[in-house]
Amino acid sequence: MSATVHRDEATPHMHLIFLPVVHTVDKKGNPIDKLVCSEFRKAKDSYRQLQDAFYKYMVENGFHL
Ligand SMILES: [Mn+2]
Repeated sequence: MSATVHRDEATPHMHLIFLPVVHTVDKKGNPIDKLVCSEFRKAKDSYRQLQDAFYKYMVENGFHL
């Protein structure tokens, strides 16, 4: 929903506001996108996994983080 880079500290950092959407299928087997917060909080290190996945995605798409 929002991504803002802050340069007000020694290390530039991003404040990210997002909606957790998962790609899944409905009861009939049709592919759907679904808003599911619980999918992102299953494990103790869910946010670490999310940060790692975000980093990997950005680097693979040409950003130098
Ligand atoms: Mn900040």
